[in-house]
Amino acid sequence: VADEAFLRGLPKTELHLHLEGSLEPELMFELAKRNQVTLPYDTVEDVKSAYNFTNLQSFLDIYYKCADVLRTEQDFFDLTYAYLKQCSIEGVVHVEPFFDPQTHTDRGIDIGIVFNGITKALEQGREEFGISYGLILCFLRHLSEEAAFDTLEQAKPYLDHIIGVGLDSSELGHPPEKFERVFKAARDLGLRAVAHAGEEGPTSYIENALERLKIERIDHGVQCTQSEQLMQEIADKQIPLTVCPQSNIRLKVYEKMEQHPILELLEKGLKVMVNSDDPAFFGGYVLQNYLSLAQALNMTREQAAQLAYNSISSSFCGEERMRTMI
Ligand code: ES4
Ligand code: ZN
Repeated sequence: VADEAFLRGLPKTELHLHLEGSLEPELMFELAKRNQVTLPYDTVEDVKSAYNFTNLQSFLDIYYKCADVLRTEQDFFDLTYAYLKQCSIEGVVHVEPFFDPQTHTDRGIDIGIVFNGITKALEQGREEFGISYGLILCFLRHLSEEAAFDTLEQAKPYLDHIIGVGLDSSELGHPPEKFERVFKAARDLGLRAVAHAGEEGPTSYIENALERLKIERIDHGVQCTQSEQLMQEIADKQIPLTVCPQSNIRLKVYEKMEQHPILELLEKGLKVMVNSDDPAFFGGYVLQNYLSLAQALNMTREQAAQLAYNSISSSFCGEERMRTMI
């Protein structure tokens, strides 16, 4: 079984991390004070006891409220920098974080404030910690196609700052095909594409995300276990699945980590890897996710090394950088 020192020492990337989901309660209180925002919680303990989720939506309702403390460029910088600092002590050498501009622009915050704060922190993280990056802009799937197009338009002056687009938020009832045209427009701008699919949603959402959005990685994707044929296709084509074990437990996709299928998927030859999703809400960054797999599933060093290798080979960082990570 892989131990903590071994897991920490493995070079890893993180390809499924929502920056807004890395907002720790302590920073949330600090920003609330700085921006004179009233939070529905009095203490860090209050916050943590509210983080008791029953499904994806019950989490998202709280997650969007917490994001209200993020107002200034400095706030987005502080959020992103704190995440990178944590990465640096966990052996994470490259990150491709998500952010949700609509969560902020819908509150009247200019997209430039969001972009500048995040980008400046990513640059500092690269210089200070040697962590390379590619930023991914996510469209909120509970909002309209038109709103997604509007967001893509607002992002045009900042296209140099992003490597791709993603799709997140409430999955059920918001199938990928709703965003077929905006994904096409994004790909035509030279952006890479990923999407959340098969977290809670059916296998048809995974199939349609691949066929109609032409994504290069599936975020979560664990519901592929419902279809032997789809699993085989994902394995044959080596389409990466950015799996988030602790998230799946906290959002009740599985009752216990012992039931998580990630190692079975790995053994079947699917290109799976380990990510933290929303670490401040789900109780652990990427290293903790690896540790939970070691504890609950007796993950071996070989399995851990394969997962970490998959995280590198699935990244958008390019061959040259990839070689320096291994
Ligand atoms: C998310 Cl776990 C998850 N699923 C879908 N959308 C999200 N946004 C932030 N975390
Ligand atoms: Zn996610």
